[in-house]
Amino acid sequence: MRLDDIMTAQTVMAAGTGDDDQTDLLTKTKPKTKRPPLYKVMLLNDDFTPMEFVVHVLERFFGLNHAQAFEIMLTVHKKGLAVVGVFSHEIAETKVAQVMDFARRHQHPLQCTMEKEE
Ligand code: TYC
Repeated sequence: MRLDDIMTAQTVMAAGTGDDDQTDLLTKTKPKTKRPPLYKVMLLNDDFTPMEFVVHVLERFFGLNHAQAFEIMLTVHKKGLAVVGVFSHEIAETKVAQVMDFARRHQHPLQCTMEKEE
């Protein structure tokens, strides 16, 4: 059980002690335990972007070391795409925009996308 689940359970129990006239209303309230969704950021393969450029992107925008970046670049090259990180919606959008802008400025067709995690 996660901490936010526990906190919600405590809140519901406190609300159900009967010492105020909002008890019925509060105990019927559905416990809210939803965390904000996470988003996978993915790189897509193409036939033109240089491998070294992709490795640089992974180091620069995703904080990977050279070996990690090279490995993920090779996965994209061989499989067509790979998840390069999982972030909140705002951070994922920023990463995608940074990569797309950097690729465009260097005239490479590299594509970066995001997708809600299950
Ligand atoms: N397929 C590219 C090449 O052979 C390399 C590449 C890897 C391109 C990953 C994009 O996301 C990518 N030069």
